[in-house]
Amino acid sequence: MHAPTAESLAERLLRADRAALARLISWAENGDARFSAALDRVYSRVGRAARTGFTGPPGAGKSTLVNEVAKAYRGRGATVGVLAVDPSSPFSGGALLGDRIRMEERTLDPGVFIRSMASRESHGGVAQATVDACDVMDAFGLAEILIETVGVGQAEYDVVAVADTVVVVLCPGAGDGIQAMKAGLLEVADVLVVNKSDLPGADRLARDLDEAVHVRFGREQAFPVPVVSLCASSGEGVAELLEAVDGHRAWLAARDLPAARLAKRAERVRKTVDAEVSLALWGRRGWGAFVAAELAAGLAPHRVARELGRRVSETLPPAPGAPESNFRGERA
Ligand SMILES: Nc1nc2c(ncn2[C@@H]2O[C@H](COP(=O)(O)OP(=O)(O)O)[C@@H](O)[C@H]2O)c(=O)[nH]1
Ligand SMILES: [Mg+2]
Repeated sequence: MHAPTAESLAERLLRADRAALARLISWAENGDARFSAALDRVYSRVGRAARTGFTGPPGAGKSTLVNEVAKAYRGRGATVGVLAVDPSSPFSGGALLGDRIRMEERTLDPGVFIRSMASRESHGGVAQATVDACDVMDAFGLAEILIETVGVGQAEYDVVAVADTVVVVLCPGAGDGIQAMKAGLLEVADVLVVNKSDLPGADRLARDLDEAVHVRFGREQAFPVPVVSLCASSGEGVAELLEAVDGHRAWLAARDLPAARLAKRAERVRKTVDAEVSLALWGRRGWGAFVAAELAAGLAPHRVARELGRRVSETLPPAPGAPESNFRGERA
């Protein structure tokens, strides 16, 4: 078989070829050099899908819930793409196999596309690979994109931040809401879910969270984060979650969704450039070895840093249209 070109895959994607979609997501996952050329060709079709992220501690019931939410959106007649991202796994799929099997009942439905994605510390990182994968699912024509991330940490926050709406899933037991607050989970939530409402402690957790978000958001011009109690294993309360997500979408739409998305995209460009510049500087351009040598010769770290910072900054060209100034921002 010939290696597919960016052009041929892009064209097949627009003809709704699922194998092409799977291949493009692999390219995104692996940081394949052909990816951006393929995305360029379909980019005018990106931007129609709604993207919802699900995060929370392991075992909270995210996979069970995503499965139910996928079902509910199918019930509304929407096509659904599910992306399960494990930022910690170097292996494609492996760690998420259990989740994938549980999702199996959905995979027989042509209106659903499910994909597990590991993401090694590739070019631009996990969040970049996730946005790329979402973009191709979007261009493919899937209406609802659900992103599940495994684990709790900065990488996971970066991943769910690519979604328009972030759902944080918690459940009673194991440290509860206090843990969530410590972990900064409330900060990223647009909607809070207390799952396992069938278990003792769920009501209490919901009340605590309700209070916590009121304290936090009472004073800000922010979206009033709803707390939704549900039981993912029976599906009870999932309809209410969809309503809460709809509410957040309406709130976004009444503000400036395009601007919000644009800001996220700008951030993404910056992160990619940061990563590229950093690689070039410390690796290919040899400054890593230079710094090591200077430090070994007994120079203080702050002196080495200042000197290197100055030399690098001085070589930075101003952006087209930016005022002429030196690297410190002082006008020439
Ligand atoms: N009692 C109860 N158990 C649930 C509920 N939802 C999920 N679970 C169970 O919780 C465990 C973890 O669920 P899973 O979806 O894999 O969690 P994830 O790690 O967050 O993706 C599984 O054994 C589920 O069957 C629920 O609403 N009630
Ligand atoms: Mg899971």
